[in-house]
Amino acid sequence: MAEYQSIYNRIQVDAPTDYGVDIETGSYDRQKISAHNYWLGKLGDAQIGPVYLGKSGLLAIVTGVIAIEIIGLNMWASVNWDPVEFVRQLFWLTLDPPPPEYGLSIPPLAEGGWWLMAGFFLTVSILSWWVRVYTRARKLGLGTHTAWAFAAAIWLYLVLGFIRPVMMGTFSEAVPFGIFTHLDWTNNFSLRYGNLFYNPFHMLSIAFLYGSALLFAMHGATILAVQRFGGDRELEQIANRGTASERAALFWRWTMGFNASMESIHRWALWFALLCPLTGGIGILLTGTAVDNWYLWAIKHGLVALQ
Ligand code: 07D
Ligand code: 07D
Repeated sequence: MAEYQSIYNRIQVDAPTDYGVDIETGSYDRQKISAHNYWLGKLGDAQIGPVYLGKSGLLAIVTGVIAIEIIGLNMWASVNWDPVEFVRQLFWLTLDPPPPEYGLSIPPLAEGGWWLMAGFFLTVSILSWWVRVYTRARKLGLGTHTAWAFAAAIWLYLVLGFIRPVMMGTFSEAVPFGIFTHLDWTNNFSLRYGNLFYNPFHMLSIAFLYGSALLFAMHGATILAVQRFGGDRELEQIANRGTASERAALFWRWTMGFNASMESIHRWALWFALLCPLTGGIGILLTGTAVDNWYLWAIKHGLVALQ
């Protein structure tokens, strides 16, 4: 019998392209291009596409490409258009925000103007991708949970690159576009504001980050462990309760006295993941605006043990 496709199966189902449920079309007709790939089938579904393009999708791709183009060409220009050096130094190359003297005004291109433009296009791209996520979910009759989870990440991104710099009165506070330079920025930010470890919202963000990894591992492992009882067939498990979810629940009651339900585990997962950038964004927004030095703040509030 052909079983569900997974990384362990020897058989793969090969069927004609499935175009999915019939729904009223959006602004674009449904595309018809699709393909099947054996190796993708090992990881997930073997069918690729058809992809829904749509206005917001198109806008996101065009503005995303413009942003990457601006960043990439600036980086390439910084190594005198040498293709070998571009590849060799890629991780160290950067497009920096303007220096502090320009405040929130528009700087010359070479002094942060390109950075501002790249940031603008990247933001339009990310926001229109959000619209795509929202509208596609709606068109399929789904809840909009994915869009709100994505919005939490966008919140942190906007705080880092726009909201906080505007509150500080200068774009020079924002993050550079560069693989290692954004790490330097992160390090310097912590040093300049008195050690981010003492920021309670950084603490919360870390707890949700670690918690997300733990929950993801627990949930993934649990479902795989009851796969032999059909535990991965979520719909059947929810509609007609079988032995799999009961065993999974019992396992956690046995080992730690408490179990999430088939539904609540997904709420746990969503909220842990979502709260990581949500609390993080609050922590960053407070830094330099309400609190100048988290170490001194921590002394004042009794977080630091003083001998
Ligand atoms: C696995 C989903 C796929 C996403 C990937 C990222 C780009 C960037 C950049 C051409 C989990 C694609 C990357 C499109 C191309 C240019 C200029 C998600 C998965 C594979 N960071 N960060 C990385 C971003 C910030 C920090 C890696 C983005 C803050 C630390 C990657 C943002 C701070 C470390 C990256 C952003 C910060 C990283 C891997 C935006 C505080 C690492 C990311 C838009 C939060 C790690 C060399 C990953 C690393 C790393 C991207 C913001 C800190 C390049 C797009 C300013 C400490 N960050 N980051 O897997 O290896 O995410 O760095 O806000 O150690 Mg970062
Ligand atoms: C970046 C949300 C934006 C991303 C979006 C995605 C694209 C790519 C892709 C085409 C990640 C857009 C995507 C454009 C398209 C393709 C493929 C989410 C992002 C919209 N810290 N720290 C955090 C730890 C220290 C510092 C959070 C640990 C030091 C700063 C997290 C440690 C110093 C900031 C966290 C540690 C420092 C953070 C990030 C340990 C440095 C932040 C959460 C063990 C010396 C950020 C409140 C997140 C934050 C942040 C973890 C140490 C600095 C929990 C575990 C003390 C400046 N740190 N950190 O979800 O929110 O990021 O802080 O030492 O800004 Mg930290």
